[in-house]
Amino acid sequence: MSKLPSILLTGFTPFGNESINPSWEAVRELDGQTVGGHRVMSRLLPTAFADSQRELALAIDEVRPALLLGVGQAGGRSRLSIERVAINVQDARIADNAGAQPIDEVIAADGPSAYFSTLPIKAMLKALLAEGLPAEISNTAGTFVCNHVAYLMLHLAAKQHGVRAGFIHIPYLPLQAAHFPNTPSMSKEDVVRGLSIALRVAATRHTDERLGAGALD
Ligand code: PCA
Repeated sequence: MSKLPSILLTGFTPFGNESINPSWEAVRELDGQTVGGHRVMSRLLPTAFADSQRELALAIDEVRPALLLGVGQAGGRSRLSIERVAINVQDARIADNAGAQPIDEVIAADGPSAYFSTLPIKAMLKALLAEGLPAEISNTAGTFVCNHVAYLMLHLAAKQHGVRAGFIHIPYLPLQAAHFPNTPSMSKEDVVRGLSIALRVAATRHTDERLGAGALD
């Protein structure tokens, strides 16, 4: 029996005032599934700068992924938000789950200012929209732990030939948004379906599409 290449799919622990994180709720559902000829291995990362870095390195050592996709909660966003870029900075508006609150610190002293996603983000967007799921290209993953993990995934992948990486932010679940007026949400079923579609495209396409999805602001 031939061994399938692996996808490392990560979600985060709850942070801030939340008691769940939709990223882990969705990501865990895909653990062990075969998508685009790859075996999905889902792992939980702590929402803490230092701990997430350590756990990510351990997960990469264990899984030896051909492709990495980080997933995180972005409360207030209304769409599956495919990140274009991760930047080499930590600037935390709130303390992480370990109490750390770095301000304007670099993530990797030996790394570039930014990495672009190496996944076919426009093709992923097109497939999500075609399947009736709200999705968008985002030009910022923030400066908190998600950007940190997105940057580290790309930094580590850059050292391994052929390994690709990217990040998707997701909205609140309805049960979270219920606490805030005028706040968008997406069902777990839709998020899981969307991640599966995004992974299928990422795993099977090595070139992107030419499709305008930029932002004016
Ligand atoms: N979202 C946070 C960190 C963990 C998560 O799910 C972020 O956007 O940085």
